[in-house]
Amino acid sequence: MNKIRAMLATALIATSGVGAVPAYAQFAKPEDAIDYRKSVMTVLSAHFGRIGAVVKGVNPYSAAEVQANAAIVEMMSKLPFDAFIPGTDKGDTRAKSEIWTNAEKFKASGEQMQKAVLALSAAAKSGSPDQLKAAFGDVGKTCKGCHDDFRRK
Ligand code: ASC
Repeated sequence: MNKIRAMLATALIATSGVGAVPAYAQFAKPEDAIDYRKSVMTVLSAHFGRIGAVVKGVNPYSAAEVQANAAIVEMMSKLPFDAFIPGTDKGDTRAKSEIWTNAEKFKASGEQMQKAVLALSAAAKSGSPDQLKAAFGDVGKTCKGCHDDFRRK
């Protein structure tokens, strides 16, 4: 019985990927978690901004480029949250303590952003500049909403 349990546990860990290890165990130091999430945000913002340049008419519309940027935004949108480990509102960060004291609202804000980003990806794949523009605006609102509530000025 114990052997079966051990085998099942091993199989579970093997199939569940990085999630099997607690997120906080993946950063040696709190500063590493802060660096990680800021780096993710930098890349996220860079590629979201490239879509923005197209939406605002600064750069010409290219379906391929928009899709490539949206794919990066989508991947980045999944990454920051595991790095908001408790205690990391101190240090070289603008993270507010409300992230942890109002964790449910923070989680909901993140999920809203991720959902809007999925719609952005779909809009990028649609090939319609109008859909892209609308989806871009929706994502921007979720960025701003979360920053207003959870990021220091
Ligand atoms: C960006 C960026 C943000 C959001 C926000 C949208 O490109 O860096 O924080 O968009 O400005 O309102």
